[in-house]
Amino acid sequence: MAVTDSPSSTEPIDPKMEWHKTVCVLCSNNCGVEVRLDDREITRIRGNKAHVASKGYTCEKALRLNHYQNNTSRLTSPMRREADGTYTEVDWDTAISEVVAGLSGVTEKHGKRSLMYYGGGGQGNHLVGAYGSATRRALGITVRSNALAQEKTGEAWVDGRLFAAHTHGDFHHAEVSIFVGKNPWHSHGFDEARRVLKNIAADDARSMIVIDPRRSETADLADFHLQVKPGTDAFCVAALGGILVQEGLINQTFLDENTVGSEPVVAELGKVDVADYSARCGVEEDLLRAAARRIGSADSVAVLEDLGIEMAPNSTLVSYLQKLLWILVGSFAKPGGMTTHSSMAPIFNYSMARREPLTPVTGSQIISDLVPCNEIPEMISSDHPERIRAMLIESSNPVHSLAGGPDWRQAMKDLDFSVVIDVVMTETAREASYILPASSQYEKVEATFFSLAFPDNTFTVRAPILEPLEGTLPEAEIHARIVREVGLYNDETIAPLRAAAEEGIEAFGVAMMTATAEHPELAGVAPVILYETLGQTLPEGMAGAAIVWFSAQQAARKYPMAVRAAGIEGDDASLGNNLFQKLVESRDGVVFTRHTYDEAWDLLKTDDKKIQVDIPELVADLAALSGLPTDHRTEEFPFILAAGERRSFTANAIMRDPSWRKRDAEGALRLSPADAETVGVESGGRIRVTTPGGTAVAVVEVNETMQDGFISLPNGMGLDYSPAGGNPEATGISPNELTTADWRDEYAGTPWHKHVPAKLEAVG
Ligand SMILES: Nc1nc2c(c(=O)[nH]1)N[C@H]1C(S)=C(S)[C@@H](COP(=O)(O)OP(=O)(O)OC[C@H]3O[C@@H](n4cnc5c(=O)[nH]c(N)nc54)[C@H](O)[C@@H]3O)O[C@H]1N2
Ligand SMILES: Nc1nc2c(c(=O)[nH]1)N[C@H]1C(S)=C(S)[C@@H](COP(=O)(O)OP(=O)(O)OC[C@H]3O[C@@H](n4cnc5c(=O)[nH]c(N)nc54)[C@H](O)[C@@H]3O)O[C@H]1N2
Ligand code: SF4
Ligand SMILES: [Mo]
Repeated sequence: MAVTDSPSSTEPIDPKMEWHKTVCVLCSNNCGVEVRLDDREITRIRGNKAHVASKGYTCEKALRLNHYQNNTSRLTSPMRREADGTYTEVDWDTAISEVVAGLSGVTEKHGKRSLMYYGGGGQGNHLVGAYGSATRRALGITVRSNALAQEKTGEAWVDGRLFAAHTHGDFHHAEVSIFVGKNPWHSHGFDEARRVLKNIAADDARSMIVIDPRRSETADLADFHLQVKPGTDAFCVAALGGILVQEGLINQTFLDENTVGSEPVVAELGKVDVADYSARCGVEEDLLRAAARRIGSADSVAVLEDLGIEMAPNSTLVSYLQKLLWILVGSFAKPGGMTTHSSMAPIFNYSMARREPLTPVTGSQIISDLVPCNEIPEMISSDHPERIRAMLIESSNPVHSLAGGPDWRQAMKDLDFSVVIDVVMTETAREASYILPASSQYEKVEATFFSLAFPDNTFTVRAPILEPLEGTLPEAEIHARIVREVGLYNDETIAPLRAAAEEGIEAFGVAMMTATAEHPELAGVAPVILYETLGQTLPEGMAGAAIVWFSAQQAARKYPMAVRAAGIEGDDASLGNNLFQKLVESRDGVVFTRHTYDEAWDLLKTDDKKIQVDIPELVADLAALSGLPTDHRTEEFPFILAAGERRSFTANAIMRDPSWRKRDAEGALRLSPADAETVGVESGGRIRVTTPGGTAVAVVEVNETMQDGFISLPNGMGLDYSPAGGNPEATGISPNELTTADWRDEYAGTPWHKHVPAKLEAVG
């Protein structure tokens, strides 16, 4: 059944030798790959040279994907938790009816706000969340969150105020690339990252600036490594902005023509005491000035921030300051610079509101409809009348991935009812009332909405390469069954739509419009209706792609010229239909929009299509910066721990089988040679690390890239697993057994995981 590109020859080919096109799901890049299969085993993997975005590129991690597809943690039956804590296998019909009864029971008693949805997709799977939105609407769920609300919501708040849109850089062409708390060598974040970094390093006309306390693999290739003291980025980036203003390196024409509100910002940066801030962040003033002058002299500048600042002190302020760097020099809407971009479905809902709506119980800002997820345990384990009492968790493992593991386990126990939809038994599933087993990302249609490229933007629909594992269902089917059980539609309701779909896609589009206008309750659950109607007419195995029809129609409506410029023909609905058909047919990804640089301005969502430079709250923070501490260490905790570093063999919590790692099996604690000597440890030895949140013993790696006083542990470790399928055991340290939720950003509630005070003791 697998929909793959079949060879043109009529010779029967050995199925084991056939290449099947899909993507790697281990990071947001989703590089196109080709795989060979032996029955259900993925035996060979190579980059797909024909893929429109990755062009054959992969990193070492893709080659180990079989560990995701085939492992002993896979779930194969719905399960119900009994009073004694054990699980009983139940059939799908029973599971769906009991899950719906359980979730609606809670909302009937305590109101809709007592039920929360968490997750909806990871690095490789966003259609999950799209189908999950039907269940959310069917059950009236309004409180929701996902992992973005512990990393990117601070940046999203800033983007909302500046652009009401997302911006991304063109690192393939930028004259100056700046990475702030970001190590693309390992974490990627743009296509062909290692090739691009090496090209920049080899080109005398281009420069790279890396701001990182560690001499990361990326910093090693940089022209300017601004090796800040951990958590002092606000001082470093403010100093860079201060130098641009004070040395007259800003592009006043750009500011006058394309922005409003730059005056108070420029005035405040004019006051920055560069020498003082250089001392506070630990970077030589001469180096800061040289880097700022390089930015000021460049034709194009692109900046990328990530967790090194998003999970550290002053994170929202640093997001703002780094964006000011490229705004001040006018590096927008040109090759090598920053741009807005099209999207098949936006990842954030940007708001220009000064104050966002507030969460139940904790009263914090809800940015982009996502409650700050590190507050969820507080919202559950509370006696507040509006507390969260039930959760539906899908494609996420918050007990492992969010701050304060012990608080999360308690919170799961404090819920009246909980459901987890996952492909494997996880730390979160183990605490749930019901577990629903999903088919893996290689057993169903999937796609992500991570594509951020400009002027050409791409989208990849993946076909299944394997049949669903017995006992599992794709999420599209799970959500369709839930919505049917809620009673929002039945075969009779959707019969006319099915008939129209049989007639053809044009007829279907018209019928869908009429149906949702006549039955508004169907509009909310449109994803599963599409799956059940249009989906059933798609090639075998592709029903789950039906929801992409909606995105294709939206894209055609929002960017008709750019979609046509990308080679798709048609007008209005037919343009969307043709785009959809191309997406469903192509296994190499599709360029769905081709913009001109001028059009980047049209993609800004501000009313006047200008950048709104002044964010008064953050300008006030900048003004008050000199009063803030630069060092959060104490006598008791003399180290700063980065809890969750990306390394060669880390992939969030996607890979449970520890044997997928070729090196660093346990995930070593890295520390500098000087610190190793002080503590009295050597590589391969054991060390106890203690933080305000917990304590654990790690294997040691003395590492000369570490700054003294700064230590790190990898992310994604500490997942329990049993190679034989018996009692599982954890390998390495689960970083969130050492973190707490109260150490967080004041705007977005994002946790300071890269800045955890810690102490170290050698273990005998
Ligand atoms: N291999 C691999 N790749 C991944 C992932 C994975 O698990 N493994 N996960 C994906 C996901 S979900 C994400 S969000 C991204 C994250 O990608 P990154 O943010 O790039 O990854 P990290 O290693 O967490 O942090 C980046 C850098 O921040 C530095 N840092 C620590 N403290 C500070 C500080 O105070 N200031 C500054 N300036 N830097 C600091 C660290 O030394 C590190 O080099 O990676 C994605 N890609
Ligand atoms: N201390 C610390 N904690 C961190 C970080 C850190 O740096 N330090 N990084 C944070 C970041 S940036 C992120 S993004 C989060 C990520 O953490 P999570 O949001 O928990 O996401 P993942 O680890 O990607 O795991 C997602 C789950 O999806 C499941 N899954 C895989 N495929 C499918 C599928 O097809 N269907 C379904 N239903 N499930 C599937 C996997 O089995 C896994 O359990 O972790 C965060 N946690
Ligand atoms: S982990 Fe490597 S191969 Fe996989 S998507 Fe990311 S960059 Fe590509
Ligand atoms: Mo992330």
